[in-house]
Amino acid sequence: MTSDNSNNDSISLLYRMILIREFENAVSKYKLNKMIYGSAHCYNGEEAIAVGICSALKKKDYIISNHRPHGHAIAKGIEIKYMMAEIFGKEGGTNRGKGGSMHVNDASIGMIASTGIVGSGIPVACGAAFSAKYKKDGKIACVFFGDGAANEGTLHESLNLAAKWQLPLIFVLEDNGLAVTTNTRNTSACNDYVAMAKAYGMAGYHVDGQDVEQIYTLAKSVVKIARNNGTPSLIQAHTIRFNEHAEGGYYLKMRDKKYRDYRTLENEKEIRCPIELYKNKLLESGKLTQEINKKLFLKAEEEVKHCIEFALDSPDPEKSIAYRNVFVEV
Ligand SMILES: Cc1ncc(C[n+]2csc(CCOP(=O)(O)OP(=O)(O)O)c2C)c(N)n1
Repeated sequence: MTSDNSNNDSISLLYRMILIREFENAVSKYKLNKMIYGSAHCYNGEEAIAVGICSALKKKDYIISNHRPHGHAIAKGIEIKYMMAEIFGKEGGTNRGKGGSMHVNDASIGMIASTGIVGSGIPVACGAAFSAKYKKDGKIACVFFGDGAANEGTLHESLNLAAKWQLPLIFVLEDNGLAVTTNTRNTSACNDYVAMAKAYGMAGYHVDGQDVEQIYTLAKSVVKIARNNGTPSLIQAHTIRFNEHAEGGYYLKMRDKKYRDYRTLENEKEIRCPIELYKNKLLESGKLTQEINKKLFLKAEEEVKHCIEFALDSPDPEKSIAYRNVFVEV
């Protein structure tokens, strides 16, 4: 399934969210079993943002992600078996196992950068948008970052540059209120990034990050503006991180720190789950039946099962290629 605007009916929007959730649940399980090396940050709870935004983009458009990239990649149309192999550090991965979970990249779907250095992707996105403007190739760029990253200087420099140079760039702030265990309301003097975007002279929008249709509708209009007028905009999507900051036993222990209210979280998982909300909406409107819904979950389960098999079967990278593509070969 690709995100090339060809198949963005409501069932496809729902299916992509389900696939992300299924994929992330598998990552979480294998990380806990210590079969995945390095960090793995899952996107549970935030699926509607990636799906709503990427469904409005073309395959050729650039996306720039961060340390939590799996959902963005799936929404943009990555072949999930290659991403899973990458997460397992295998030769068959998108980046031949050298990047791992935080550095999944696939130029064939326009995913040119995801990085573990918080805030570092934002200026890269300015570069991508500038290249599109310079070459007049009709592409636009879109960067996903969290509220923790929003407190980095790179956002301000990039907002300034994008506004000043009028770049075809969409800033997507996934505001889950947390940076690891820090409540960003306690560390940031300004949490209204729409107001901040406006101060830099660009359009900004608050959106419910759990409502895929609302996000998709907004994304279509900002994408149109970016493509036709070549101007930037910012979307602040208010969302909820369902899992701990990252997967594995170490992060599960963070629950003991009681840095957030778990009773509220458990309630939100029930009433603010983007998949459940959309599924129920479609069931009520008659666009979805219980039978099709069941089939969607089974299909996602099957797809993820196959990609796990592919990842497990893929060989480890040869030691001899460890430094290949790292240094410029003269
Ligand atoms: C420059 C930098 N500072 C700190 C870290 C450690 N770190 C990794 S993820 C993270 C929190 C990021 O929060 P946010 O941007 O809101 O994204 P979220 O994890 O909520 O999706 C931090 C502080 C880092 N990787 N890079």
